[in-house]
Amino acid sequence: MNTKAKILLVYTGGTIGMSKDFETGALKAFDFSKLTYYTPELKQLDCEIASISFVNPIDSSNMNPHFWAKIALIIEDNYATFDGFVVLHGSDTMSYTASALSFMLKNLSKPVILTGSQLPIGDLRTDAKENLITAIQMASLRENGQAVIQEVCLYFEYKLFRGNRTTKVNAEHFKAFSSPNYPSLAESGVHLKWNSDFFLPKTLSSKLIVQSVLDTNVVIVKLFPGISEKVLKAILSIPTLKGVILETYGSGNATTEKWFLELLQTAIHNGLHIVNVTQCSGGSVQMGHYETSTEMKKLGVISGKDITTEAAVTKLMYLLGKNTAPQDFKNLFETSLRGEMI
Ligand code: ASN
Repeated sequence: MNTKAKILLVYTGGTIGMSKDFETGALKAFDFSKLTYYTPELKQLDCEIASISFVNPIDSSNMNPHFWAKIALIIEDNYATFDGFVVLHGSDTMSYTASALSFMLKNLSKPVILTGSQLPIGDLRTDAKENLITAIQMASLRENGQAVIQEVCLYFEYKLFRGNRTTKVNAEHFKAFSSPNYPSLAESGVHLKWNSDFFLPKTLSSKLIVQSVLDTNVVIVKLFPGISEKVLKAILSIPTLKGVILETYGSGNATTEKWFLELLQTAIHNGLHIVNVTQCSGGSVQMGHYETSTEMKKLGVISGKDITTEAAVTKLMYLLGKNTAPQDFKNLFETSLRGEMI
């Protein structure tokens, strides 16, 4: 009996599979078959690898919920056949995709690991090979017949993170991602070190539930000293708008000017969901800790706690996409669904 783990590589695009355009010199996605050509080492791995590629691979700056649904459906269609999934993705929006997939794939009991690179796989100094090879190794690990990792993760530069806790922090360094409010799940050095205390609890139900519908009637508003009433009013008056991620200062603080609080009050009264997320790269929203957040708490602004903006905006799309009842929305948003918040 063949006991090798079966891994499906899902190639969406990104720098990992790019080469320079001969005429313009700009990096653009190449045909997936070249990826395996550049990585003959894959044959040495102790697992069976199959691959599936977007017909037209994309730079992840072109990522959108339509593509997220496509990735989720590829995983659903191949869920019974494979033991793990490695999604090759551009780094620019990888944290958004990892967050979105974590919500879209409920009851996940197999690993879905996103990875990519800062330099193309064909580049002499590439970071792609280590990222790809270790991501596949991690995805293929099993213990007592069960996958070691049973959640959506992101592997980059020697660290495995919970995907919905990550954010891209550097466009230059190989260490492009950080997980400011949650420890890494594993580290790759001479040995693979697992921080299994921080894994999501194993799912009891084996039935994967995929929600491919997301609602994009949302916006992210980053506050800054000087933001005008006119601008905020115009945004909150968009007729189809259903949810707002409000990036506030520090532990969830904002101006206490009357116009600002009145705009929030009217918006909430009109059924808009407003989520308070901090602009800080680490730490948590704590409404009521300062006077500058007390009113927002009273108005019914939702606390994003220590969620990243990437996870907040995709959670908003997910909860709106599943037609969450307005009376349940705040409570559900403030509850950790996939380990994305405390
Ligand atoms: N622009 C690229 C992308 O996100 C960046 C990368 O992959 N490093 O697709």
